Amino acid sequence: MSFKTLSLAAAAAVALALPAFAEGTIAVNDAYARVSSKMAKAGAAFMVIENTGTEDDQLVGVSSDVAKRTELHTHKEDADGNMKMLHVKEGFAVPANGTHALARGGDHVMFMGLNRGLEHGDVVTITLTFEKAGDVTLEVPVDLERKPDHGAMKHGDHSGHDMKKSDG
Ligand SMILES: [Cu+2]
Repeated sequence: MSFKTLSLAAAAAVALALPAFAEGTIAVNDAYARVSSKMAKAGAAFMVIENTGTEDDQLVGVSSDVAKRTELHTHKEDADGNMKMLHVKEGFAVPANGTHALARGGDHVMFMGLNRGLEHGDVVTITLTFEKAGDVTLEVPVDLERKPDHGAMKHGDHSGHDMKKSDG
């Protein structure tokens, strides 16, 4: 095997190992899922969506076979200062040559009524539907050890939701 062939093989192995997905003008980086409430069988997925195209796009829908319902959600503070989750039917804008982050305490993909338990290391297949780019299917690793980013809101992780919270 020549050095060049070896390098290509190594590059391919690295590419497969990275949780990055690119399809057309949309790339998804740093995707992970976690259980937000074992009792209520709810979970969420987070990622950074990148639009490498020259036209603004919009994430308008999401689907998955791990849950009865998979929705695009965001967090909003109510009048009493409690964080509530809201279903965002219109979805999220992903600007041309820009990114939109789905992150703890903010916008997220919500799994409601999980069909199976999500264990650390499992992989969840989800399909994101974009207005222009169409469907982008990706494999999202379940990461139960990841801590919220520094500066994340104190009550930002699905507390104040109408589901029982069993996991911070
Ligand atoms: Cu939610």
